[in-house]
Amino acid sequence: MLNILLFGPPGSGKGTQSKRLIQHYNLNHLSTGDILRKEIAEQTPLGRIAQHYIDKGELVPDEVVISMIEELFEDKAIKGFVFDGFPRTVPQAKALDNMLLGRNKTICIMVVLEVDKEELIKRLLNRASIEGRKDDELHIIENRIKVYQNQTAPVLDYYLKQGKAFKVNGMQTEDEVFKDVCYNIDNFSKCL
Ligand code: B4P
Repeated sequence: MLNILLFGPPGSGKGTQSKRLIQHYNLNHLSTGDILRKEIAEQTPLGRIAQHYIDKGELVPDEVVISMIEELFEDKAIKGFVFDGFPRTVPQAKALDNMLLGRNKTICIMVVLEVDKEELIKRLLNRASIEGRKDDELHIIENRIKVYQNQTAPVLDYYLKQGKAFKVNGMQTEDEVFKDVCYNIDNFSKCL
């Protein structure tokens, strides 16, 4: 099972690169952002909780996200996942490791997309003008970047210590980023 963790700040290109990776390696896409937005659109109890946090650019509580993920692991036919936007905290990373360990699986590699703050803001404001996502407003974007630095960046150290994290320059074109991401997966994954 090839389990790839795509990591980076909001707007670094995780969603964009995930779509390409699932095709290239024939994997399933697991985006907690997409799942939470679907729950919000359907106004489920989980969606109502999530909306409260997402609208402010805060993280949805760990226990909510972790129990949501646990249900998705049961399909035995799945060849592997591209994890996009999860884990976003160290407790989420530990929970994911335990979920995988319990199934005799592991995270094979973490690829980190590195992008400057100015470029992140530019991309997300541009997306706001195209898709109109409510959390792509300037003051919310700035909070999301702060939350990333305070709560999510420590996840990088967690996987660096396991020797699984590799950095890619996310400021390049989408094609160039994809090439570098695949290079890292093909050469440094612990599972291939
Ligand atoms: P997400 O949906 O994960 O949103 P995101 O971090 O902002 O990244 P996204 O995937 O949308 O952007 P991307 O980098 O692809 O999360 C939304 C919210 O949900 C979070 O703020 C949080 O509240 C909640 N949430 C989600 N997961 C959670 C978890 N695990 N725990 C707790 N809460 C959670 O790209 C953005 C734009 O850049 C695109 O428009 C794209 O066209 C452009 N782009 C990409 N690559 C480019 C390139 N190389 N050059 C130029 N532009 C590029």
